[in-house]
Amino acid sequence: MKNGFGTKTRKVAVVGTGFVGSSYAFALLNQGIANELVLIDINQEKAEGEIRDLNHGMPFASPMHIWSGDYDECKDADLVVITAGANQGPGETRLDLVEKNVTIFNKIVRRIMDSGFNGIILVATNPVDILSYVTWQASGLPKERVIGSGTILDTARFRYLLSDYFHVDPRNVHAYIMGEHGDTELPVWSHAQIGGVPIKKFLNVENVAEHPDMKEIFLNTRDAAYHIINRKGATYYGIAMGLVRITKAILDNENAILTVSALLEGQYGVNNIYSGVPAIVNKDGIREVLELELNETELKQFQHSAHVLKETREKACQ
Ligand code: 6V0
Repeated sequence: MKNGFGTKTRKVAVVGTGFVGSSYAFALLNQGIANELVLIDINQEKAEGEIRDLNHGMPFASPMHIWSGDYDECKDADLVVITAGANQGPGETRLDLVEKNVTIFNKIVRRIMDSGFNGIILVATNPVDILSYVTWQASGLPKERVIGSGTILDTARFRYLLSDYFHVDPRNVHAYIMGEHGDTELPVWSHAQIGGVPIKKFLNVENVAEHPDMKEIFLNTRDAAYHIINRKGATYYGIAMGLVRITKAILDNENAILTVSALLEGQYGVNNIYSGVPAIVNKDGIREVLELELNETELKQFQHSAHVLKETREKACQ
C-alpha cells in the first residue's frame, strides 16, 4: 500500500500503551522508522491520551500517522508489538507474572489473528520468553514471525556497563547475555570482546567469569530491573529503544544480529522453548538462530535456564 508520501506504508500496531508501549511509540516517532502507528489498549482513554500527546510532537518529527484503534487495525500491519499486561511490582520476579499474562495473551493474540493479520509479532510483556511461546502457539504463525524481545535489553545493559568500565563506546563492545530474560540469564564471557580484542586479554586473566569486577558487572546487569523498579517503579526507556532497534531490523530488512527470544529446535541442546539467543533478524522475522560455541559452564547455564522456562510454562499452561 502507498501512503501520501509516495513510499510503501510501514504500519506498526502496538497493543498496550502503558510505560513500555508509550515509550516505544515515542522512540519510534523520534527515529522516523514507521509511517503509520496505531495504539490499542483495553483502556481506550489512555491510548487516546497518548495519541494526542505524541501528535503534538509531529512538527518536530518525520511524518507519521498516529491514531488509536481496535484490533481490526492489525489486519494490514507489518508488525504488531505487544506490551500489554501486568508488570513487576517491587520484589516480584518476571516469572511471577506468568499466570496473569498468559490469560491476557490468549485473548489478545486471538483478536489480532481474527483481524486477518499476517505479519510479524514482537512480544515484550514478561515473562517474555514464555509469552513468546504462547503467542507462537496461539497465533499459528510460522516460528520466524513470532519474536520475543528476549535479552536485547540485558545485552544492552551489559554492553553499557562494560563500556563504562573499559572507557570505550558501547557500540564497540561485543558481548551477549543469553537465556531467560530474567534471573537465570547468563553472560557469554567466552565470546565477549572489545573492538576484536577478547576481554580476558584486556584484563590479563584466564577466567573472566571469576574476575570480581566482571562478576559485579554481570550482577548489575541481571538485577538491573530490580534496582530500577525499587527506585522509580518500572523500567521502560531501555526496552523501548531495544524494541525500536528490532523494529528497524525488520522494516529495513537489515539482517542484523540481535539477542532476541526465538524458538529453539535443538540449538544448544534445547528443544521447543523460546529463549534469548543471538539471531539474524530481517523482513521475514528471524532468519536464523546463531549457534555460538559456548564453553561447558555457559552451555550448562543455558540449558538450566531453558529447563526453568519450560517448567514454568508447563505449570502455567496446564
Ligand atoms: P503498564 O504501564 O501497566 O502498561 C500495561 C498496559 O497494558 C496498560 O495500559 C493496560 O491498560 C494494558 N492492558 C492490560 N490488559 C490489556 C488487554 N487485555 N488488552 C490490551 N491492553 C491491556 O506496564 P508496563 O508498560 O510498565 O509493562 C508492560 C509489560 O512489559 C510488563 O509485563 C513488563 O514486565 C514488561 N517489560 C518488559 C521488558 C523486556 O525487556 N521485555 C522490560 C520492561 C518491562
